[in-house]
Amino acid sequence: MRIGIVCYPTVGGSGVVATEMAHALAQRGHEVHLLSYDRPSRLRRGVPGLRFHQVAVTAYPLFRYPPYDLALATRMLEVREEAKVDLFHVHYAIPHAVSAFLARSMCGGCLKFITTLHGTDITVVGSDRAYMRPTRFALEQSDAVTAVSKYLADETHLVFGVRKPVEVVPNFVDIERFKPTGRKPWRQRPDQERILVHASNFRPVKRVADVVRAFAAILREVPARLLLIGDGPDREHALAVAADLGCQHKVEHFGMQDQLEAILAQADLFLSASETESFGLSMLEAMSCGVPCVSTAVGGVAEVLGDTGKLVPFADPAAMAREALLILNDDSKHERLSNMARQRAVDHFATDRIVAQYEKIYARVLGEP
Ligand code: GMT
Repeated sequence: MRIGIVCYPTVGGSGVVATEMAHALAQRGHEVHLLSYDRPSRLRRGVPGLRFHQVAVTAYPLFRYPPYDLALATRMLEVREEAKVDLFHVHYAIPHAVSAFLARSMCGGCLKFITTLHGTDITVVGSDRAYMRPTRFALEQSDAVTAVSKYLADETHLVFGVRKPVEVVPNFVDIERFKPTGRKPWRQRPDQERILVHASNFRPVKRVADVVRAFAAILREVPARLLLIGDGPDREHALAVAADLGCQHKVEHFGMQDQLEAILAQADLFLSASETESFGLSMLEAMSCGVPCVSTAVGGVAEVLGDTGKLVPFADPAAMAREALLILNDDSKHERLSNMARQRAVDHFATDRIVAQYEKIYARVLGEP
């Protein structure tokens, strides 16, 4: 098939999933065209069958907010005409699904599109009055709508009153790239230091400061170090909380990382304190490296973790520290959860298994057997 993929280029999960999908689809023999306003951070160069098309937005003094959605709709039509794209798969509804609908209307219905919902496009931004009606309309117009968890599919029906079926297709992970790589048990380390990790875009919704608070409590009980990966608006705040709690010397901030898997594979436990999380892709990547997770019990996280990790109430870093310590003080429990986490990633979320589900949806939408 010739498939157009539209996504945000930022480090957020939706862009990562869309880019990894583009790689996987190209590897499976499809011709893939990726559209975004910048090169996505995970997009590899020189992948046969995969082309990137930048969406340029014209600035004009009159425009306080340059209309990206119009530029995207035009680019989708151009790519369709040049490359004879069969269908577009848009990741994150706002404004991508609206642009797809506009592109389709401009060419008299020549194009089909599938919308994948990732989370905040429904739970935060999409529920905003300014965006709800066009988002609902574009979902109704999509040839298929998928959500990355059952939680998100249910929210979409509840919040938007969308009548259309929303199919659940979970996110996936490259189990060959994200894999355990012979991490030494902490008993064999010089001071038995436990390595904790958190990776995110440091947006307020991720509550990174709560991760730091939980870590400070853990550090009072066992030797430990916290690796913070990623970057975003709350970085300074999180590091300031570490300084206030006197644990800054044990907190390392790594910023954006290309080799995320190398750091994850060294960690013993992943902490996530999000206020909402439709899926939690970075936790899946950690699990695939054999790292169990302790997370707030929000959104679709339970669907990802299954019984391989622990869930704690939102905004309760003390509870997070308690659960983490139950694992970090018990070698055999840690080893069991670590093995289970890896196995769950392999059994349920491996790339080929999930990408094949999308291929089935593409074929159905195109009316192919
Ligand atoms: O976090 C966001 O603001 C949006 C979005 C993104 O682009 O990163 O994240 C969502 O999509 C990811 C990929 O499907 C999910 O793993 C994240 O759980 C989800 N974020 C939220 O629901 C907060």
